[in-house]
Amino acid sequence: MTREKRRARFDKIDVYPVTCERLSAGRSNLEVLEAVIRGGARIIQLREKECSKRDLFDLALTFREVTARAGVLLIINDHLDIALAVGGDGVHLGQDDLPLMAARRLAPDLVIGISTHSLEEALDAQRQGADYVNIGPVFATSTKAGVDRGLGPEAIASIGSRLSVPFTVMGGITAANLDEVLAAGARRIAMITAITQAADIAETVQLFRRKIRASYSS
Ligand code: 3NM
Repeated sequence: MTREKRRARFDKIDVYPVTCERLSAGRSNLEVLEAVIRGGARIIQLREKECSKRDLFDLALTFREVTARAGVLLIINDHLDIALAVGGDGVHLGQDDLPLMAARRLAPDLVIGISTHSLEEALDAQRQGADYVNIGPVFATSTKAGVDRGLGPEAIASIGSRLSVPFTVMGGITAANLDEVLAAGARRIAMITAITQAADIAETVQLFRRKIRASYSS
């Protein structure tokens, strides 16, 4: 698939589930994937910090088979080589990962997303050709080490309004504060624990999707 096609599909996402097996209440990443697909998610990010590269590659291959069958975009966190090797749709890179321009040279057809934590980082990622940027953490979250303060939902409006590329938001977002995030202008919401720790993952994804989509028209 071309980058343009992938970007067009990315544009239409609503909820953006991100995996973390350690925080999945005893379920495997694959079980989480199957449940989010049942819930109607159009994208998944495979993020697994606690396994060997070989195991991550094997898991990514399985994720590719399942997501391809379901027509779901597959983004790989951190590892551009794995994204390319399994035919993923994109890679999500942090500020300390491979620089965007280097990644783009290696992967002209992939969607590349960048984690940003300030207006400067977001504008910089956009300038360098990111297909999307993540703004976060919106709220404090214990999911990621070292993230003890959130930017606050007001950052969504102040940063998001300066961007022409699509943006996702992440960090501490749950059913309890989703309305605030939507009111601040977010349309693509990335979440780990609100989804991976839900009692019924499929139903939770469905609920988030419904709420996000309802906010478009209000
Ligand atoms: N990156 P939860 S916040 C992995 O702001 C990650 O870049 C963030 O997990 C960033 O939805 C975060 O459980 C953790 O809070 C998100």
